[in-house]
Amino acid sequence: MAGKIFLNGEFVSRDKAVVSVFDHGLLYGDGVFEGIRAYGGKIFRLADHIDRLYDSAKAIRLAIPYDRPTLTAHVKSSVRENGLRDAYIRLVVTRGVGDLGLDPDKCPKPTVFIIADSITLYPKEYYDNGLAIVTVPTRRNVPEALNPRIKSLNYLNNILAKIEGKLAGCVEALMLTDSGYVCECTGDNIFCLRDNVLMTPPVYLGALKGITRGVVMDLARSRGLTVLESPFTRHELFTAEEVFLTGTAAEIVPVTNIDGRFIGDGKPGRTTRALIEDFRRSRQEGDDAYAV
Ligand code: PXG
Repeated sequence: MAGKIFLNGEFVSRDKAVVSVFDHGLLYGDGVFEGIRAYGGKIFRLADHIDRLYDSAKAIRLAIPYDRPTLTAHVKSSVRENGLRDAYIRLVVTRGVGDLGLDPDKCPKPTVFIIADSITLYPKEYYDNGLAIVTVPTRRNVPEALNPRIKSLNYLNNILAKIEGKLAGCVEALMLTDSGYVCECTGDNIFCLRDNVLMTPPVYLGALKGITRGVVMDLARSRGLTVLESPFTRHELFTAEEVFLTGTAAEIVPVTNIDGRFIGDGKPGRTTRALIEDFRRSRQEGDDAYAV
């Protein structure tokens, strides 16, 4: 369990790690975050996560009060301080304390915290048998209203979809764009494979540019697959040979049933299983080593 939390420049104990009720991260979901993992003492794709956090912050005009090397060092220290080698890291920057109005200019000092905790892995059966997912009525945010490329603290869109998925008995839910194209799941990107072509929705449709998504696209190209970022509908999913989800928590998880249709033969596909193996090898190659 995380004992030492980085909060605004210092490490504090778990019970002292509190933010104000006037913090706009809480009052309005006004802030940005990253979910990052460490494997065997190495932080996976830390530079990519740091870049995405700064991009998210830039898009909402939030100035992170540290430069990249300093923030990177704080993330590494958070894992080290807690004596972890495998960890789930939550890095959060909020607009900070302000008054009860929306105005971000009334928040002079962003709040920064980093939680490094032990990770609860997904059950093995998800990987052995694959997930059944359903399409939910809640559509993904329209990029023109709130661009999902911003990994903001405003996750209600995904939470509503998650509730609907759970009510239907599924741990993940498929979200479509407002025009009905496949977009992504509540906390995972989606891929489908047919005839050696691997497709995933383009980020301009309103999907998060997942770090795992990027890694898997590279791994798939190394396997000789054609990788396309292209809009597609549920029909392409129903008729795919294989479907899988990617995310920091899930890594790569096979999907074997969508809206009551078995995918392929209803078992995790051969290419999905091969990519899972490739991913497990690649995650040991984290370039951000630190001494615990
Ligand atoms: N889409 C969405 C909407 C996400 O939130 C992903 C895709 C996958 O992106 P990465 O970069 O992780 O490959 C995410 C990230 C959780 C949890 O507790 C999920 C995410 C992040 C943090 C926590 O389920 N998903």
